[in-house]
Amino acid sequence: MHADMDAFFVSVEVRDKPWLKGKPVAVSGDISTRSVIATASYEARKCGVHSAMPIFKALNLCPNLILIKADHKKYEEVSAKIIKTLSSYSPSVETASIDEAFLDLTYISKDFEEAKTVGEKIKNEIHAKFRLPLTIGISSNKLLSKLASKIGKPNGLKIILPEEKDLFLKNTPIEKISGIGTKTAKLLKHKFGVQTPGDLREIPLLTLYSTFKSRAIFLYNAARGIDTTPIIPDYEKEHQKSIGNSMTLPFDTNNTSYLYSVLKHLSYVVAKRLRENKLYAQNIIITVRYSDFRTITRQVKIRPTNTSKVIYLISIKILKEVQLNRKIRLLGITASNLISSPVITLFESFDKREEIIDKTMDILKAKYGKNITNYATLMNIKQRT
Ligand code: TTP
Ligand code: MG
Repeated sequence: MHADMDAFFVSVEVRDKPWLKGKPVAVSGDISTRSVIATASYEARKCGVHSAMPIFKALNLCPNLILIKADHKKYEEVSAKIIKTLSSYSPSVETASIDEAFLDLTYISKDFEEAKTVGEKIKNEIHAKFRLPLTIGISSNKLLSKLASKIGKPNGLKIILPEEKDLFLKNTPIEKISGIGTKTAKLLKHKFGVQTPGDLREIPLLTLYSTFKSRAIFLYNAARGIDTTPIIPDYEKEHQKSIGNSMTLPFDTNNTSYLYSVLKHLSYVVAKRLRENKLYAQNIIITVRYSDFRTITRQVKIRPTNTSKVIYLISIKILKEVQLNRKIRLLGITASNLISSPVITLFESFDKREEIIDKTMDILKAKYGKNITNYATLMNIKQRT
């Protein structure tokens, strides 16, 4: 089962400000024309307004759009309560984002009819407790249940039975398949004339491989509704308590620009490991070992992140509060209080840019080795021998 809240941020705002009901509403980080839309009400979507659209463009399409400033804390609190409610229906719940989760019903329901009853109960309980709409998709794997909830939106409950999957896949636009982004969809359309997963099935695996390389098998399987990725329950991800990295400096120093470079490197390594584990840190700990081996740690609570730049800026801030009257021998960064629920940070344009840089570095390092790219500021840093 895939459960996904409808127009989540907006629905929370409309619930708390009932006069917004039925109106074109959008939530965004800053209410400035340079900012982007986080999400839009279904009324606003009718004019073409959607997530990640610049505000000025949204206002052009929908001049009477009502803009509300995002209240992340509130959405995170609601999200946590919803996940808790979902967890009372299955021991195996995987939070996939701030407003969606997968539930394993394998041992809960003996067939799809029973699963549907569970879905109805969940919808009723969430409506009653939180007065928020959601859509539930049920099928035989994650890919298909997510497709089901997408088709069933808003406020729906959609089942794709195993025997119906081919029919659904034949008639679904390819970009509705989770994991096929607009870029891949465009390439599939232009290069291969693929509009639906049904069309994609006609393309041989080796042909896909020549264009999509490591993604070819995913595409081949997705076209057939095959997905063997397991539901990883939140408690399994949460057992990982912290992720850290430290570096003994090549020489003892209290030169701040040098120390900042080291923090930059460590931030990248820690953030990369967070991303690899699909985890977000809510606490950053800095370890400083002085030349006399005296060691101190300082920590700061933060909004969930796995972006190098955010961790770097926090680390610098912490280091600024540490005494630098003696030379430092080792620096370390540890990310702790880890959670698996990502919090979308598209609001801050700098976050988006940094995310792209991080991802590009991850891809290049995976393909050509870990030394292929680095921050220019780190060029003079070598390990102590
Ligand atoms: P989604 O579930 O993708 O969107 P939604 O819940 O608003 O609408 P839908 O009915 O289609 O599910 O994302 C959940 C929340 O995450 C969304 O309410 C706002 C936030 N978000 C962003 O901040 N930026 C984005 O680009 C997206 C896609 C979502
Ligand atoms: Mg949603």
